Amino acid sequence: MNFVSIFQKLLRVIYNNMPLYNLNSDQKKFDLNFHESSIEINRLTLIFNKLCDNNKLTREYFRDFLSTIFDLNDEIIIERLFILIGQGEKTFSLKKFLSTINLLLYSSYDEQIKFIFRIYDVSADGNLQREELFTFLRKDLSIINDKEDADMILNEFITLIFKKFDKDQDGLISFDDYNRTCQENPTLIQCFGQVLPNIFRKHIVKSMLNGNLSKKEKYFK
Ligand SMILES: [Ca+2]
Ligand SMILES: [Ca+2]
Repeated sequence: MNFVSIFQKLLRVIYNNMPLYNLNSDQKKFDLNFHESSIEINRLTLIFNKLCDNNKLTREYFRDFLSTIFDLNDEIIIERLFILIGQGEKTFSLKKFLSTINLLLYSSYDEQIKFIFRIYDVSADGNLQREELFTFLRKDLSIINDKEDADMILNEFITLIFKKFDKDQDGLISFDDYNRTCQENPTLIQCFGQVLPNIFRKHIVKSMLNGNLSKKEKYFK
């Protein structure tokens, strides 16, 4: 199934001024508690219904959706995202889908940095260890054929990362270390792998959901 064509189809439905139905009780909870407006929730629900089978969205379709629409393609990160949001389940409900989109599009800086840190903290002990960074960064050195060379380069690189991030030099990157380093240099916020979409992509998707896409910005057409 081609997700670009599915999304184009959905957009046609959305832009043909299809009357939006009233929010049901589940959707209303999102309207009250989340950043999206009723219109956005309605449109996201339409998208969810198109993507899913028996009211459940499979990991495969969700992965393709995140790649096509949000340009999120790091397989290790997406697996972590599914573990944290999907809690290990193979399919996602509408509630989980809306929560994920909400997080990707509307989270505050504090919510973002906390979530990114949780994604990187595989052992969930509140610290980043060398092994965790190794897991996330190893794929970036896949062009080096010799495994020993690649591992040595990566180990040296991780030592440099620790010099930068480990403020109290206890051999661990705590959330406080990470937060302080990112406050000093905001470009480092997702330096171990892209968790959230870039600003441009966020703007396009938000505009699309709001129905405010200008001719210039019809990126997905
Ligand atoms: Ca950890
Ligand atoms: Ca530390």
